[in-house]
Amino acid sequence: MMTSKLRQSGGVIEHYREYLPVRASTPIVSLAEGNTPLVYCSQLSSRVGRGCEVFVKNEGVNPTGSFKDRGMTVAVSKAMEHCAKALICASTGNTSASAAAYAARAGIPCIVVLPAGKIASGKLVQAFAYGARIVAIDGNFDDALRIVRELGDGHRFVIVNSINPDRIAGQKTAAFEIVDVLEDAPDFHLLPVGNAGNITAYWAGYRDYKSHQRSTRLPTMIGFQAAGAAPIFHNRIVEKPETIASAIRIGNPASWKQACAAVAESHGAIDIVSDEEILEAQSWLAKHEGIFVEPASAAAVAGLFKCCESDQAAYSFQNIPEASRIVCTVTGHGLKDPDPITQRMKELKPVAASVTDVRRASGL
Ligand code: AN7
Repeated sequence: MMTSKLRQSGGVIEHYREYLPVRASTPIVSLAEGNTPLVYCSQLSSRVGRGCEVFVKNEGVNPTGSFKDRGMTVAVSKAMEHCAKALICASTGNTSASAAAYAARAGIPCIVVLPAGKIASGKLVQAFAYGARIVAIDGNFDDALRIVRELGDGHRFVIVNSINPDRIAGQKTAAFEIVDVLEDAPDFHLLPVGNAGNITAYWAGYRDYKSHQRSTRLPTMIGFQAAGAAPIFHNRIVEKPETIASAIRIGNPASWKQACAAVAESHGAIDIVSDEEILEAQSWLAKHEGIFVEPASAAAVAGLFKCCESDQAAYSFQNIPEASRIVCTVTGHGLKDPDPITQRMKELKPVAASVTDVRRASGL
């Protein structure tokens, strides 16, 4: 067919094959993920001051609207190489959306185990749309992951949570892209932390690239947990994690040790941000930079503000070198979790369909 000869845009495996655990015979399952924008943010930069340059790595523009797609292309391709018959995952929402999409692409079933009533509506819609087998449990994410681990993986089905090392390998590509664009690693990298797979992956990616002389230095890693779901910050399991940022409502992260290692080796920190700070940052980023992210993603931006403006910050920017380069990863698209904002839409009252009324209502 004509279309098969057209050049397709490649995904992260095509771009970074030499750094990933794939072979010539691995069947590639891709949705052309990755290559996401690293957006220079002038308003954020001036709020930080000191001549710093702040960039947002906008992972919400991936095929299913989150960073999970980078890891999923590798995990699902490897699962197909091993002739898996199905995929399974626990999720706070984004992993299930991504796993369901890549399973559909691969032509195999996907089972998702979710905490009932705690998944943002857009993410649940995605899991249904992509045809996943959805099991909602009376429990939280940590319970769901425990059950998935106990079910175990093998040839019949493969676990595609970030405990699967192929997921981490794929997610490293975000660090590669940042270095490729900036032509070196940034000075600071800020991101939200839930199950702690992503901070683990970024740190591994930055280290890989440096050891291949693709960069001259490593960034300081600063991760942010929601105040009500902050096991790493408090150094203890949180039995009943609570936060509006449902994606990071996790009390016992799988990559806890690796996150601590990333922070220790990079001389960074894990800090907390409140739900109020998260929602404030979400709204600020949308209104000042035109980037609408889900609440969990806004934790990175709320964290940036805390580093710059609060004397309570675990990592204070008071003494950072002038003109530092700072990257914040925003992990998921705002449309996935419209509920906090749709509340405000109820205030919208129609006016008569006339020029006079529209002029008056719009304040022109
Ligand atoms: C938007 O989907 O854990 O620290 O099951 O969806 O690597 O877990 C999602 C996590 C940040 C935290 N931002 O990343 C899941 C899930 C968003 C997320 C995180 C998640 P990790």
